[in-house]
Amino acid sequence: MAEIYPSRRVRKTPFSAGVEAAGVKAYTVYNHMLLPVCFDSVEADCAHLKQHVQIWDVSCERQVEIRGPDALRLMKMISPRDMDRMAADQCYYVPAVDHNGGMLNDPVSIKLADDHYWLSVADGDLWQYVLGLAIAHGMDVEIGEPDVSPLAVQGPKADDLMARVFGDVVREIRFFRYKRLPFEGRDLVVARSGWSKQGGFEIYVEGTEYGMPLWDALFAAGEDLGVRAGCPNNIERIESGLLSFGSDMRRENTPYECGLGRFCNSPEDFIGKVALADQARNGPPRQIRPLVIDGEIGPCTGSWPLLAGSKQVGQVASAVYSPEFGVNVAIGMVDRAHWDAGSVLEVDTEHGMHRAVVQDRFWR
Ligand code: THG
Repeated sequence: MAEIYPSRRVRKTPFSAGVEAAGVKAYTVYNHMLLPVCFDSVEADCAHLKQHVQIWDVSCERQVEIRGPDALRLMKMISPRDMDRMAADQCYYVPAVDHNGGMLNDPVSIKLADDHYWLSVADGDLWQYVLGLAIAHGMDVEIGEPDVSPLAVQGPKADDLMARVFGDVVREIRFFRYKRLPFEGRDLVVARSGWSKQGGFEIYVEGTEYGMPLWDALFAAGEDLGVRAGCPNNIERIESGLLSFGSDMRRENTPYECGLGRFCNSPEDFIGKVALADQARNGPPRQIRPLVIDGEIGPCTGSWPLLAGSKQVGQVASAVYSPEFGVNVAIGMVDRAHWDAGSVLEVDTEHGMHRAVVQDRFWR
């Protein structure tokens, strides 16, 4: 494939200079912004992530800001998750659904104050939907996409590296909680979160000014920890069962189909509640499942039909060889009649048919 030509619509990030200097090999575009996908090789990046610590430019996880007296009311419309239990220093993974219960996005929400939230969104222009709701309901809120760029620090040595830059206080941050910690005289939101299951943090960097200084400080502090530039890793995230909105699930799927039913506990009349009532009681007709695919598979760049005999019973949108587990790991959406662990299916890749077996759990 030819290279991506940058423009004002394909935005650079506050860390782009560091990412380029670190030798990024490939980008994708996510929320109209560059997202690195490979530095050394996806396999080598994965092995390093599991052993050391990496700095990820995930600026493309853009924030939709909701601020004003009606902020909580609007959050309760958008979110199937019970927002009343959210603590002042908490982050919530929240599916956002339309009036038919279809997934619009799967953001991480950050509660900054009772009247101030960020939605850290997956790929999609969720701000337009949020703004539309606010206008249509005459709400007293400001909606925007502030220039806030998350920088993730991921891997087993993330605590040690972060402690050197922000102090030992980072060790006290619990999973999906945050603290405001100073860097060069500015308070930054530092959360224990990130799109890997190797542990780590996300630093929400406001503006561009502190981007490269923070990047450089983390690299300088982590030389003996083997710190490297990295990015969300397709092998690690499939092994871990971290879903990619737009690939593994889309608007045609409900949160129950995505296995996100545990995040749909709101007592409020959120948008989509009526449409989801049946699945809340009886379960979905299809659901996300881990699969192992036999043989040599090429890259999965679209979606591969899952077959039982000649009948399509689902599809796979993420699949890759896992060096750690020695099998092709995959994420599929599988019809109820075929989703039990041990169920043997066939997957129609553009490089040939392969046996696919439903697993009872992800690999982490
Ligand atoms: N961090 C931030 N913003 C993001 C992502 C992120 N926006 C885009 C995308 N990732 C949103 N999708 C996800 C998917 C999974 C998780 C976070 C964001 C995740 N899930 C954990 C799990 O499944 O184990 C924990 C969920 C929980 O228990 O609350 O972390 O990564 N800022």
